[in-house]
Amino acid sequence: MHLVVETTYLSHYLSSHTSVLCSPQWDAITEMDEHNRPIHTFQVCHVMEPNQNNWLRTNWIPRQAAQKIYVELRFTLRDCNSIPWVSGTCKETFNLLYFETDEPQGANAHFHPNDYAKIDTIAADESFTQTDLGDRVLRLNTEVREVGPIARKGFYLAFQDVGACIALVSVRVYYKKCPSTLRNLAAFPDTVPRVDSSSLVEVRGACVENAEERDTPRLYCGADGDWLVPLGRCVCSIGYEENDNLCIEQCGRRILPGFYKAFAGNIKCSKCPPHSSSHTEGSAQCHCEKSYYRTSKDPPTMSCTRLPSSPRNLVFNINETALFLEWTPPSDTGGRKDVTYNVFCFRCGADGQACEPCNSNVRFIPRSTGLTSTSVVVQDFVVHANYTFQIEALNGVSGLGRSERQLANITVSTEQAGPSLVGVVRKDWASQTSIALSWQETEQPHAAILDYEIKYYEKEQEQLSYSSTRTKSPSVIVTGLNPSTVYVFHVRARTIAGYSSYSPKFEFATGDESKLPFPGLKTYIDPDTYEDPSQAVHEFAKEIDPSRIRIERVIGAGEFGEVCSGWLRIPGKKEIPVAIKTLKGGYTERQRRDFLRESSIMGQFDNPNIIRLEGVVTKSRPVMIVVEYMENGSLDSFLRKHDGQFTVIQLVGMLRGIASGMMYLSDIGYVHRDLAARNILVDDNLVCKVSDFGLSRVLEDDPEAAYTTTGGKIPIRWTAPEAIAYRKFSSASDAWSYGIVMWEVMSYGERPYWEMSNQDVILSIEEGYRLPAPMGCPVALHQLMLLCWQKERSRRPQFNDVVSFLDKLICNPSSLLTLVEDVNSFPESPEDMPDYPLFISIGDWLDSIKMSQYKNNFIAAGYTTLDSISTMSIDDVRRIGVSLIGHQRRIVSSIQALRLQFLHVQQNGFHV
Ligand code: ACK
Repeated sequence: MHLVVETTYLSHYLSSHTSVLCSPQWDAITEMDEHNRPIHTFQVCHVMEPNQNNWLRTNWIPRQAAQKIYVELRFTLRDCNSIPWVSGTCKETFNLLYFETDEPQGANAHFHPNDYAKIDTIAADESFTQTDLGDRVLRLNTEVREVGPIARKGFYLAFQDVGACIALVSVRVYYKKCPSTLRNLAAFPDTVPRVDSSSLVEVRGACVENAEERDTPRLYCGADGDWLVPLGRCVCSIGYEENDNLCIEQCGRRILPGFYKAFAGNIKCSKCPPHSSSHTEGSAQCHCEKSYYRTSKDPPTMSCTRLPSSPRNLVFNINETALFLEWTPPSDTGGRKDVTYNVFCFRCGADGQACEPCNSNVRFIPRSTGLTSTSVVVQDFVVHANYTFQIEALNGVSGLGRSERQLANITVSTEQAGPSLVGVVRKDWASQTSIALSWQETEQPHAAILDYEIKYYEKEQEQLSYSSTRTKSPSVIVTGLNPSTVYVFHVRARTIAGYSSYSPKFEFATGDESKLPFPGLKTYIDPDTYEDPSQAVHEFAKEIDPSRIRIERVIGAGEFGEVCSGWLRIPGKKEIPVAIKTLKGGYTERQRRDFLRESSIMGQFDNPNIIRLEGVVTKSRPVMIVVEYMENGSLDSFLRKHDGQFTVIQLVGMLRGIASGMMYLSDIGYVHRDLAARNILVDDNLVCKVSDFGLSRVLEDDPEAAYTTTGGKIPIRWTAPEAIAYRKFSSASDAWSYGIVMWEVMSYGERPYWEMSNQDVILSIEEGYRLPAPMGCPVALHQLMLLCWQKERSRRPQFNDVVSFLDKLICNPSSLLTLVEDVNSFPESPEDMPDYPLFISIGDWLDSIKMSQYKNNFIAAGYTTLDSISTMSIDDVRRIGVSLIGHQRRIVSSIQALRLQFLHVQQNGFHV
């Protein structure tokens, strides 16, 4: 609300123009208020005479911007009742009138009452009254009237008295407007509302200095002079911030060095992000430190970043047609996630000098630039040539700091005819199925030999197919060979620079004299034969610097301490995953020796189906044994976890692996003594490897091992009768255990002999009872199990027989189609089953398999003789009320076993 004419101002108009009053009856009187200040008033009081018409007029009031004007009158009006003798003539109202003109009338102009339009008749709410004491009490009235729209440039106001007693104290004339204002960083000018009070005036604001428009700022001016509905806004420009509706160049009072304001917006200045700074005030951006950059796409809020360091651990692997380059990401990615790699190829002269970029024939898969993975395959390179490859790691700022680029280099010789690092290859010994070789390492001035590859084939077959194996030491026992057969061997070494060329070819034959290793030949050496067992550890296990081991998590508990998984860094190679067995603190010297004993056994083995020893830590604490990591852990729990999920061929593949590992062990004269699924480990390709070595130690450690009457601790269910009875452990007793492992595998980790007590197991075996085939087990496999469980140990198959037999099954999968369930031949009479207990009744039979609780079910369903159950299927068993799936299985397996007893006794030997 805006006042145009203050009271005093109007008083001035009124008082200075009394001369223009048409009627002299209005008197200008100055009185004093209670504070002794003068009050100018105009008074009229001709209440005694009739027909009064007294006018008081203002000076000309310019309209200015007003369309509608407001007139506020403050006056007193005397109550006619309070005046004696005036009835009839005394009035209690007066009239307010106005007259519009474009300019003031001349001083001499005549006053024409008719020019004036009436605004309203004004009456009093209050009037003079007499107090009891006779004082006159002033009751002041305030009345406001609106006039408009006014179209001319100005107007006069007039007061017409028709016979009242009035004192006009003040007249305020004003109009309303929305006052200029700042809102949302925009300035809005004074705005006069519309006369029509229901419609608003839309006003566009102008952004204040150093602000910019985001959304057109608008306000609406309402009839009462109030701003309504703010819309849109301005924001402070870059480098400015809002302070009390203005944009000021500031962080506080200004942008300090080290701070910046990157965006226009009503945000505060920020501290420079890492690796950047601002040195001037009012920065819109912080500048990157030396060697740090920002791409055009990086927001100013992001840290400055730098070029990545060079890729690490660049290695190669080469075969006849392809060269594999592999590396690990840079240790410093420069603070960015957009790391890619470029490969540069150079072909060099013989001395590794005079390199030129490779020609376009050399192909890179998937490509040579912009690689996101850390490997590339190189093809179509020239053989007998030297190449240098450079791998560059790049990130988004590499283009900004070219001079700082770092590369990893590797030199590769595709020279297959280079000097052989392997001299003469000798045969140390041969058995029917194995040949032990050793050779001399030639002096190797440039790089250490990482390992050797031995390639061999049957001479007669002349390279139709060949096999290969690897070893770290300059000796190997090649196993799984055919008896009395000549083989061709050649060996090459691998260094960090790749393979050397092959040694000359050497021919050696497998033996035919004996199945046992020849006396005096290189075989497994029992570490107990060393006077000082730690010497055996030194001899067979590599000492690892613990800084190369990175332990990740605990995966289990061994008797000596925790078993962990982790990583082992091997110089020039990628980290490999490992399992780490630790020896917990506070051990005795004997415990330390027993713990490390396993490593001096394992370190002698080199076979893909035997868990590989990477090395030991004995020179610092904790003492550790580091072995290859087997992703799927131990076989028994692995199978239980995946019950029913593998094909028979997959299961046979696992069994083949175990048999192959055992063949290797038996070939070098090592007896395991604790072969069981819990001691087999499985990798992520389902390759099974034999583990847990250490003879007596293992048996002490094995929760399955129980003390026998002869004092030893033996895992009864897995152990051959002669080993239980008089500790006759041999590869043949390992073969019995292997049969049990077969049964564990085919039943997905079922416990052999279920809940029978150890004593009952020993007795049942003694009486000729054998585990029935698990459900879904091919006949051929159960037959093999039964052969492993022959009482007479010389009749059990040897591991090379087992491997060959399983190989044949794998090559001829139809041989696995006949399941035990499908074999219906059943012994005609008990005499046909001499090695087996003779179950006289259903009750005896159910007792023997610990299923006595179902006797009534069988009898109630009419099954009273062994003959009558022979054709029962699992559905039949379920139907008679055996609802637990484990019990159904056990009963059906046993029925199948009864059928097989007959088959079994027909087998006296095993020929593959
Ligand atoms: O059944 P698991 O997972 O497999 O639990 C045991 C646990 O450590 C205690 O022996 C696991 N384990 C042992 N050696 C290895 C290995 N070389 N790789 C992976 N797991 C292993 C075993």
